[in-house]
Amino acid sequence: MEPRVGVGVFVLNKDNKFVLGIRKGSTGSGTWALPGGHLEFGETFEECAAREILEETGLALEDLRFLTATNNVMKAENKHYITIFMGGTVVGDNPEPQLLEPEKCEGWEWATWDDVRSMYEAEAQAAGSENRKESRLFLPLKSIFQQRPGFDPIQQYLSKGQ
Ligand code: 8DG
Ligand code: MG
Repeated sequence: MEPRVGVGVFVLNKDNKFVLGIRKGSTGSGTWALPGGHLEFGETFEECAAREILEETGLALEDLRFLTATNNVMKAENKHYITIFMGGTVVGDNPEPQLLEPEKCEGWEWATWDDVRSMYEAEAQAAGSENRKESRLFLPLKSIFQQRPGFDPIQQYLSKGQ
């Protein structure tokens, strides 16, 4: 089997928050992840990001930009993904994400990068101990801290716009 390409999207609102949800029914079930999906044959990263976000949340995105990438070997699930992280701005006045694929996600919430970092740090501390949290970060998101230290989605997004 060869690695596949996954696209995770930072769906940004005016408050510099982005959409996060607990995965359900597939790879990384029970973990917090960005909305996204598989890159389809012939698609650009931007097309894939816009399509997946519309399908999963009903939100339209503008100013899509490449932010970073991680390499993710999911040993337990025998899967290997190259994850492309994109960022985009939601179109409209404070639109809310809809749960359009409830079989795949518990629900969408707005989060900050500090929230995600706190989850990563709590998880790193609890690793191997009894009080390990139920909800953890989906590996591609966790890998950002391990493979791209110093990354911040908002800073990266803004710097790519200049
Ligand atoms: P698709 O098969 O319809 O294209 O996608 P989906 O139904 O939306 O499935 P998904 O599980 O959300 O995404 C497909 C795979 O993409 C997932 O199993 C692993 C990979 N993937 C990453 N990073 C990310 C990410 O940040 N978010 C999401 N949702 N998927 C990701 O490698
Ligand atoms: Mg998806």
